[in-house]
Order: sequence, then structure tokens, then C-alpha cells
Amino acid sequence: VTTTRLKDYLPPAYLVDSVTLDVDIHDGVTTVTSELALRRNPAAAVSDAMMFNGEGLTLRSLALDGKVLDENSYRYEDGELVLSGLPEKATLVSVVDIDPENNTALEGLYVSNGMYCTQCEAQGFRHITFFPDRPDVMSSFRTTVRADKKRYPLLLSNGNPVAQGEEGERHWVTWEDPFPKPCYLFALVAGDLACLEDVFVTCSGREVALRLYAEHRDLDKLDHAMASLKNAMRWDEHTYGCEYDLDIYMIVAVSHFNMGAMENKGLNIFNTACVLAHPATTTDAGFQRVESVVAHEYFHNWSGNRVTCRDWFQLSLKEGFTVFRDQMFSADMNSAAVKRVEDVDFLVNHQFPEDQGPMAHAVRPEEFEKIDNFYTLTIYEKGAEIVRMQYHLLGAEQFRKATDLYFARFDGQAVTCDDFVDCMQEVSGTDMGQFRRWYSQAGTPVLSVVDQVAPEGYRLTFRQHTPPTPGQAEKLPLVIPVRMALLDAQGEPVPLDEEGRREQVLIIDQQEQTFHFPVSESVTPSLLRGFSAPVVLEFDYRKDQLAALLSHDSDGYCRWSAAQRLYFAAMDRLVKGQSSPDLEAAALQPALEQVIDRAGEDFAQAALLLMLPSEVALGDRHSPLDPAAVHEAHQQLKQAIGRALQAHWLSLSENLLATELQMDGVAMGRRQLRNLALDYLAAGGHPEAARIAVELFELPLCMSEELGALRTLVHHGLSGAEQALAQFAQRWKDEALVMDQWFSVQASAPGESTIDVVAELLEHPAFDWKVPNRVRSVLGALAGSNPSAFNTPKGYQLFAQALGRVDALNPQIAARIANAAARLHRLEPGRQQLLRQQLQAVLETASANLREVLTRILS
Ligand code: DPP
Ligand code: ZN
Repeated sequence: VTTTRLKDYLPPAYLVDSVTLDVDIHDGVTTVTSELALRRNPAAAVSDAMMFNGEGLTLRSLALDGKVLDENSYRYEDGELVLSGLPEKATLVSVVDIDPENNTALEGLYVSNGMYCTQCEAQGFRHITFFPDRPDVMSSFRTTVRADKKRYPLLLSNGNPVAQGEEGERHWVTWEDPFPKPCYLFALVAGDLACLEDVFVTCSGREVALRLYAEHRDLDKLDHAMASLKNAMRWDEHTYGCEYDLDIYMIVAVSHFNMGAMENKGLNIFNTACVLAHPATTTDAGFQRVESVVAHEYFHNWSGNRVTCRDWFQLSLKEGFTVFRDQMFSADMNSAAVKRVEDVDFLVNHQFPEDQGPMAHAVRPEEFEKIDNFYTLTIYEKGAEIVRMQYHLLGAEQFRKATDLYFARFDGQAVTCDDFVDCMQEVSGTDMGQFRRWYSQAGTPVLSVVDQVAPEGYRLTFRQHTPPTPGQAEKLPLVIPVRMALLDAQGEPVPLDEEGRREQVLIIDQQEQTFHFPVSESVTPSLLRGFSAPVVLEFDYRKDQLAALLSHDSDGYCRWSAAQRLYFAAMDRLVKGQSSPDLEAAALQPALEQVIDRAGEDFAQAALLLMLPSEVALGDRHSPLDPAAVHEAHQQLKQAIGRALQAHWLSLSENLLATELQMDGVAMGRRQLRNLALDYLAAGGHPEAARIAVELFELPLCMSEELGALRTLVHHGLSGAEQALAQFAQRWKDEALVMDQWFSVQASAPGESTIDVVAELLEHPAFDWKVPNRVRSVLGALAGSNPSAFNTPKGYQLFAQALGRVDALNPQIAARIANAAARLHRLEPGRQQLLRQQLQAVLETASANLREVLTRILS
């Protein structure tokens, strides 16, 4: 195992100015000829040796400046080819054979449903040819793809097509990408695909051809992605002054894909789940995901491609910034308040736990074994929060000046997170020195707040503390912006100073700070509005204060956060046996009824406010964790709320029903609330629940309705569930993405007995160990969102065995799924021991990817 460390970074000895690739695809073997124009790097220490990465390549020949190299003139071992005695400039030609047909790891060149495609980020290009596979080597690419004409009529690569020809049964196309790029942005596709084509006219009047490719049967599922793409292109021009730069923008949908999508220059490659959308087969959440992922990858054209990362420790430079960009885009396209709550929900319920577990790492980590394991919520979501804080600290106008400076100064370069912050600092004239700790310090800060009513006014005292994380015991104070207001008894914000401002941003940058406000009445603090910093905020709210925040606060995040606090407190008491479910539900009832009464203002927001935190999130508050007790408490509260408000759930279930299909935000919000109401109705044991669910299932207007009904039937074991599952499978057996949902609905049904269902699903003829989406739909659902089934002896055993099986095919996916076991150290001793044994057994045969994750979890 080799550890790569940020402090060891050295620039490459040689640069590759241009690459000429010839990829000759034949059944059983693909031959790759590459010609690299090497030049000594003026920025590096003088050396005449250079290292090229190469993995799984069958080397046929190497030639330097036209002279064939014999085996004594280079060293090739452990994936590294080292050449010494290189002149100032040289041309290296290599010929290698690769085996894409048997590439189940899905990195480099591989085959998905008969189509050849690539995934090179982070380190896939080394599986295609010899190359300095690091993002700070940027080259212009000229790529020729050759294949059988009939079977692969479409031959694509980055940039623009510049030549093509035919040779008997075969044909070839040459593509040229004028923009220098790191090899992780290389892409190639050869297949027989359908195309949806459109045109976008950029702000300067250039025409760009937009081409979205998918299997022929999926041609009718590309319209939403196309609309999203055009919106994203326009938005980036308006919001960031970023114009698209090539003549063609292509997206190809593939079924076998490790990630969500990939921003390869001019030729994005997408997981079908993140690009295909049709109301009949895709849920509303799926539609929103497509919109945001299409935008995300498009935005990378500037934040990632034109300006890229110097090394992989800087991954958040492009990912955090681009997630922030796609979040703001989605907020502008839909309800901004709802989008913010969804993003925060995701962060606090997934990234915060990562920070508390064995995989905790800084947004700019110091070291890694496999970079694939660091495509994490911390790099992406927390990274986005750090950019968002800078956006708010500078204000929209200054932030735009800073990003203009960033894009102008670093265009065509590979840079660092510090370079990004430097631009913020220069434009704003503020010292961002302390702020930069957000990048280097791992863990979630806890901000404890107490208030005090004194004769001279109201006081708030803030204390910050970041718990230790693996390898980082000592933590320093961070810069924490706290947007806040003080609400009076009517829920109105009171003036905070002589100027009469009713909202303020407090900057907490020391361990402890106190702020005074000239306020004498009794107030409720509304803190961290808009979730102004990624911290855990502790304040000892009274129940009536939380109810007031939930009802009156004008800030969507604070309303949601108040609801979460109420639910968690209630369930915590149930876990500890300190209360009864009906008492808790009765106490919550008035506040929930207020939310329901106002649901018409924003159905989606009401749904977010009425939804209980997940069982997993509840478990994260309890240590040592007894998943069975947590499950019980969660079920009890849900059932009790279902009973207490059953008249409301019934009327929402029936009255929100639409008569015709609409796909706008309001219609989606109605469906979301309706599905939730139906779920509560079933939880409360209402006799009408099954009838309503079956009716909806029989005649749905769209997949959100159909799947919502199915989920309610299956998760509550209602009569008709078995039949609906069979019917659904029959209806959708040919739609892989819909069948993924069929698998995951079953694997996520709460309760211990689901583990037997999961065992059967893994044996189902439609289960395919080689398709990441399918594997995630069962194993991801089990381990990630079904703690009561997962945390059983059988659950652990089945999970560990499956993990080993996935790992043998696809190490990246195995390592990703293994992360679900990161809560090991929180478990009560009995379960902890069982899980430990199972994981230990997998470790013996684990790939490097899986080993890194398991070793951390087991340590
Ligand atoms: N494809 C992944 C993303 O866009 C990695 N770059 O986030
Ligand atoms: Zn990205």
C-alpha cells in the first residue's frame, strides 16, 4: 500500500504538450498507439528521468524519437514506467493492447451494453495508455477511433471531428480538442446510439450543437436533460459570465457507471440514472437530480476543465465550487427555500456523520491511498458550504469579481484551493488567513450558544469547539458566520441595533464571544439562518420556542431545524423509555397542524417540515447504539403521528390528487406531500390506506405516484403489496432504472425480516453484480437506509459476503458501499463484535480500494 501525501507534491519533470492517440477497437483486443510530445518542465527541478503511469497494459513497443527502446533502456514495474536520459524535448511512441471487454472495474476503457466508453477520473487513463496520469499535466489531444462500421456507427471523442474515413467493414474518425486538458478529462465512445440534437446560441452569438446520446429505446427520455442543459448554459453566462467554448457539446448515457456523471471536455458521459427522464419512468426527485447533475457537469467546463486542480488533494477546488454553482442554479430554477433545506438535510444527515466516523478528513486532505475513496460528501458538500460562506462574506457582487479574477488568472492552469481563496482575499481586501482553516481542519465544529437577559439588554454567548478526528487531535477556532434574528412573541424580528436592522451576521472567530443587543423583551433567537455555516448549533430551546420558530420564522432553514429538534427530542425520549408515543404525538400535534394548514403556500416545504428524520439520523444521536431500540422508537412516533393526525392525512391523501399530469414545482410538491400523507395514514393503521394506495398504484399519472403507492404498500406490509410488486415488475421489466427502484423499495422496507428478502433479491435473475446501479439499489439501500435489517447477524454476514463479491469485480463500488459500515464503532458491543468479524474476513482478500476503507473502519 502506498500513501500519497500533499506535502510531497513535486511538479512533473516533463510536460506533455500534445498527445496523438489511435484507438483501434477489435473484438477481444483494443490496440492503443500514443505519441507524446515531451518537454522538460521549466518549473521542475532539473532531471532527465520521467515517470509514466500504466496499469493492465500489454506493452507491444516503445520508441523514443523514432528509436525502438529495448528492455534495458526503461523500467516498468508496479504500474510505473520510468525513462531516464531524456533530452530537453522528445517524442515517445507507445503501442499497447488492452482488454475493455473484461474491464468490470469500469475505469479506463470498458464496454457497457455493447458500447465502448471511458471513465478516466481520477486515474483511469493509465488503464488506456502510458501517461503521466496527474492533473497538472495538461495537453492538447488528437484522437482517432477505429471500429466496425455496422456495430459502432458512432465514434466520439473530445473536441471537434476533423477527419474521417472508411476501410472496408471498418471506419475511423479523428477528433481534435484545442483546449489543453489533463488526461482525466479524456473520453471516447464507440457505439450505436440515438441522438437528440438541438442548438444553443451563446451570448456572443456562436452556435453550439447540443447532442444527447442514448440507446435507441431511450431517445424519448432525453428532453428534460436537454432543457436543463440549455438553462444551465444560459445561467452560467448570466451568473458567472462563463460562455461555452467548443462548437459541440455532447452527453452520452451509459448503463454501467461508477459515479453519477463525468465532465469530460465536450463529451460528458453520464450514468443513465442522471440523464434519462420521463414522467412515466422517473420520479420527481429523479427529474430534479437530472437537472442538477446536467448543470453540475456543464459548469465544470469552467470550474474544473478550463481551470483544473494541481493535484487530487485539491479535488474540492473544482467539486466544492461546482456543487455550490449547481445548488444556486437549482435554487434559481425551482423553490430556493426548499432547495436550501434539501441541501442542508443532505449535509447534516450524511456529511456530518462522515466527520464523526473513521473516514473523517479535511476538505483538502493531507494524504490518501486510493483517491477514488475521496470522492466524498466532505469534498463535495462541505466544500460547497465553504464556497457558500465566502459568497456570503463577500456579497454577490464582490464574489463575482473574485470568480472573474479566478477564471481570468488561472485559465488553462492547474491550481490549488489557496489560489481560489487568494482571489477572494484580493478582491475583498479582507484577510482570509483564518478562514482557510476550513480547508485543512477536519470535523464538524460545535457551536454552543447561551442567552441571557440582563438589565442592559439581551446577550448571546457563543462557544466553538471541534471534536478531534483521526490524525487531527488539536483543533483551532474557525471563522463561523452566524446569520441571526431575534423574534418577538408574534414571531416578528425585533430591531437589533440603533439603525433598526432586524437581521445580522455575527462573525464568530474565537473560542468564545459575547454579543449584546438593545432588546429588553423576551425573544426567541433565530440562529444560523439559511444555515450560514456548516456547524452543529447547540441552544437549549424550550418546546414553545421551537413551536414558535416552526410556525413563524420567515427563514426556511430555521423552521425546518426547529421541526427536526422537536422530532429528535421526542424520539430520544422514546429510545430512553422516558415517554409514550401518544403523549409525544399529542404534544407535536398543534405545531404540525399549523404546518398542514399552511401547506398550500408551498407543498414541498410542508412535506419537508412534516417528515421525520431518518432512523439512521436518529441512531447517530445514540451511543452505544442499539439499532433495534432506535427502530422501535422511530416506528412508534411515526405510528402515533399517523393516528393523531389521521383526519389530516386522509384528506391530504385524497384531496391533493391531481387529475392531469403536470411536472412543475407546485405539482411535484403536491405529490411529495401526498405521498407523505399516505405514508402516515398507513403508519397509523388507517383502514383506508391500502385502498387509496392500491387505487393510486393501478392508475398513476406518473412514476412518483406509482412508486409512492408501491412504497407505502410494501413498507407497511399492506394487503395488495405482493401483487403490486409482481405487477410492477411485469410492467417495468425492460426498464433498468425503474427496476432499480423495484429492488430498492424492497431492500429498504424497515424491519429485521427484510434481510431474507434481500437475500432473495441478490439471487433474482434480474440482479446483476456488474451493474453499479443495481448493486447500489440493493446493497446500498440495505446498508445505507435500513438499519433494522442491516444490523442483524444475518445482515452483517450477507453484507460482508456481497461486499467481497462486488470487490472482485469493481473495487470502487465495493469501497463506496463499505462506507455504510463506518458506524461500527458506535454500535453496542455485541453487534460491534459481529460486524467486526465479518469485515475482518473480507479484508483478507480486499482490493486496495476496499482495504483502505475497511482498515480505517476496523482501526
Ligand atoms: N464526475 C464527477 C463529478 O462531476 C467527478 N468529477 O462530480
Ligand atoms: Zn463534479
